[in-house]
Amino acid sequence: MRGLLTILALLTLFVSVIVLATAKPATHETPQVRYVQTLPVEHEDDAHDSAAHDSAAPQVAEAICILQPTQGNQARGVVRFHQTTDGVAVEVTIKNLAAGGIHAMHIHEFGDLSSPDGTSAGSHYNPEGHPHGLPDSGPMRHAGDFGNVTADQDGMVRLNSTFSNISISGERNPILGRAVVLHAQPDDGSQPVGNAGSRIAIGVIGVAPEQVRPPTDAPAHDMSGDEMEGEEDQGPPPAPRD
Ligand SMILES: [Cu+2]
Repeated sequence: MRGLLTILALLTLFVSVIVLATAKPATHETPQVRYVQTLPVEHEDDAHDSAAHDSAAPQVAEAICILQPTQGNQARGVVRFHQTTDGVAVEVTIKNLAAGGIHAMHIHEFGDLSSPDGTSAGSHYNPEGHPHGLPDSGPMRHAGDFGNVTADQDGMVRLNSTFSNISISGERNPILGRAVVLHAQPDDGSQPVGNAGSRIAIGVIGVAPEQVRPPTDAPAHDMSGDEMEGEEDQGPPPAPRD
């Protein structure tokens, strides 16, 4: 009897192995996971106060974007973002521009740098559906409308500004994971996107560690050359180009 059971068990195992070995895979193309953007959760329960919400979903306070030149261009830089109670403080350092050049800078909707010309970053980041505008036109503009930056005589941009209509990872127009795009031309404020020309540098806004700036005696918003430390020295900026 015991021998019979053993044979039956072995037979079952053998058949199982054969079935598994010959089973056709469900498919060779595993479906990709698709993620969708979710809207901020509205809490109807008053007992669920903002403090509890904040502790459940802490916001990222520091972010960074490394701007890399698109194909055929040279501009590169660093954009740092600091969440404040007034909005997002932005520190921009860019080099390798033509002296005196004025360039549009926007947040675009996708952190997708796959295309050589930067077009994979999509259009302006505009969750609130406003028309395009320059920063001095007020909050009824694209969340990504940073306006223009101007290069100095050395072809560098050093700019500090605060934007009250965005957050790094909060509920209002969170910018984390989007792209910063620097354009060849100035943003003239016109519809639909400011007539700013091609995209000459681009980067994704990512999470940065706290206290990323080296301690210094200088004022908090002093833009020293330290921001660009670690990058190779490429000598004087290139001649102006079209
Ligand atoms: Cu743009």
